Amino acid sequence: MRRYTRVVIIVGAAAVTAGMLPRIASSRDEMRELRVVAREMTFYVEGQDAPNPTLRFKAGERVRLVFRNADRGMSHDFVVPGWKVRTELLEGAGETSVTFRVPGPGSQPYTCSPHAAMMRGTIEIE
Ligand SMILES: [Cu+2]
Repeated sequence: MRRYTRVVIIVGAAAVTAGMLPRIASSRDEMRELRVVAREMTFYVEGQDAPNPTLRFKAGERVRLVFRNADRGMSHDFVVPGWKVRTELLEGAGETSVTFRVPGPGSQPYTCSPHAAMMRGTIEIE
């Protein structure tokens, strides 16, 4: 192989690799953060008014769910029984998080274990 050809191949390969690196890194680190609040025995998406809202995820996406209990003196958690996803039980005001990958299609209920009758909503997979 001629020297010039070899240099072109090496430079070309380096450029392709460099171009791919950010894409590989970002797809690996891509994680959606969703903030959920428990307030007055009701779930809300942080900053929104809809009580016990329907949460929409994409199949396969990674989610970091940050759960905040705004009810002093009440215990709440966030649980998706069908996915075996749960935060710790927050006994009084506080914040915790859970990270998970959204499984395949199908809607799921989410709930708060101590108040499953009142605090419940649906997760829909797009
Ligand atoms: Cu609760």
